Amino acid sequence: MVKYIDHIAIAVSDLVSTVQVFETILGTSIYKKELVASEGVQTYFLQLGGTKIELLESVSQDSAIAKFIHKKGDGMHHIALEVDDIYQEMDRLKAAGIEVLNDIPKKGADNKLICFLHPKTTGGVLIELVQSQVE
Ligand code: CMX
Repeated sequence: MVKYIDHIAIAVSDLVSTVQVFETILGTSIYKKELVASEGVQTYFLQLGGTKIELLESVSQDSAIAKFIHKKGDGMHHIALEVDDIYQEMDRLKAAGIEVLNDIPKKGADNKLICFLHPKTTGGVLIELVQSQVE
């Protein structure tokens, strides 16, 4: 079951100015930075009620974020949906014809299990399934 929107992620190239812009818009400061080496990104999180805004900066030339910015420029990159059972949701969505980009969930930021869905099969929007794990 999909429970709620966990975060909205934005790809940024000029992190310093974009962080300032989002801190101004939301009236709050970033509360966490986390390097996700496996994805080649540095993440910056702002909290907005029960949802987060994740700013993504590439730290490797061949990361998905570097490729995205090169092709489309800065902007909205993906929406992350918190699910109760990521394995079950991956099976359900595969059966519904949606392309699941990992065979098994990966470990992502925030100690979550994650799996991306191909935007070509989701109305042009990259979607990330996330499942919180008990610390
Ligand atoms: N949102 C919407 N469409 C996107 C997209 C995005 N974020 N990224 C790529 N696309 C589109 C491209 O525009 C392209 O469309 P066209 O064929 O119409 O031009 C199509 O998807 C294929 O894109 P591509 O540039 O050829 O790139 P790839 O196929 O190499 O990769 C994708 C696309 C989504 C499969 C790849 O980026 C991926 O596996 N993403 C999941 C991992 C990820 O994004 N990690 C970064 C975030 C990590 C984190 O949050 O921690």
